[in-house]
Amino acid sequence: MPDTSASPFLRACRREPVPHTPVWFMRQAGRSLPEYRALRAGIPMLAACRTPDLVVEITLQPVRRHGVDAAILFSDIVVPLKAIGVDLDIKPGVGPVIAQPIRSREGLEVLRPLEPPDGAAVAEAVRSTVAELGATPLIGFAGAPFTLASYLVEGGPSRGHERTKALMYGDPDLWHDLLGRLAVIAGAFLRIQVEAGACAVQLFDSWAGALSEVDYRRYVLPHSATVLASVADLGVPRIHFGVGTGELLAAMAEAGADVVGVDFRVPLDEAARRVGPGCALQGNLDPAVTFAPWPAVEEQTRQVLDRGAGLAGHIFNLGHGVLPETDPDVLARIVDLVHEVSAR
Ligand code: 1CP
Repeated sequence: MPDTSASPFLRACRREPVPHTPVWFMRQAGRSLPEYRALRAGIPMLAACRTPDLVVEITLQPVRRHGVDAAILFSDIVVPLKAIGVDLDIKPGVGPVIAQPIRSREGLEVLRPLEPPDGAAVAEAVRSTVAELGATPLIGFAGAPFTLASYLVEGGPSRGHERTKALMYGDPDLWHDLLGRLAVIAGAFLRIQVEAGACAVQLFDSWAGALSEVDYRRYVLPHSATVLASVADLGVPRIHFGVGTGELLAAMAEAGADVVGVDFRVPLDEAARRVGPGCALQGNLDPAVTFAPWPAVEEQTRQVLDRGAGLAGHIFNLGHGVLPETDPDVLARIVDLVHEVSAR
């Protein structure tokens, strides 16, 4: 397996000195790239995720095109749920849709543990991708229990997470059983990726920002902590990210993160104050900034770097995923600018 341990990305995760600030973009693999759309034409999303050759190629596309410092595996947070037999699909333009939303104890039965054979296609894709990537590190990922629960309970994407919260407040025993099962599945999915060669993991709790800190700590944190603890022995950096989580940053660090992902609403120096010592930070350019004229993009990128300059351990990223209509050339220019401005 190629040695990536001295890469700027992994050094920054470990809060070691770096030759330049490393940069990658959440959701860099896919949607905004024409070569991705060409490759995916006529192939459903979940079928693509089960085809190792496609996964390798799609994962590598943004690395070649943008020169980012890390790759993220082309997959989705619902892939392990599909692998254990949950009846779901990823609908174009919508996202994950669940045939039978889980709202009762009987519904939990489908959530059995994820076994290594369920992850065979993912493991094969990771092994081949790592071999192709050479010195560029590969990030594996999973959806955090709360974010997965939201899709399973709502039946699909949701703005307000009303049914999820109704279950959480109304039947805490069922809720904790549900999140406990999802934590085991997410932990196993991360382990499969790391054992196949991924050298960092990111736990996406995209929708955790819908909760107050008190409720996050009571209903969610213990389960995300289970996921992060379950891969602690593997020795890879663990990144913990959510959107709108300014009030949750300290709690998300406490859950067991080595790197906390920060969305664009809280500047990095303030995020560092909230997170406390010991964690690196990842973020946090507003993804919508990429639609502005270049001088504005440059100014905003420099501002993020300025706010992160005092940190031991900053990984430049967007504050959420690349938007589908983003001009890929702007992303490549941001990578160059970050490397140039931060060169030490
Ligand atoms: O480049 C990469 O980041 C790798 C690929 C990747 C990742 C990390 C995909 C491919 N999905 C994800 C994670 C993911 N999936 C998250 C966490 C990150 C985030 O917050 O953006 C979430 C919430 C999902 C769920 C999901 N899957 C959505 C969002 C729906 C909603 O609730 O708003 C969508 C649209 C999908 C489908 C999907 N996943 C990935 C792609 C390329 C697509 C589009 C597929 C298609 O329609 O063809």
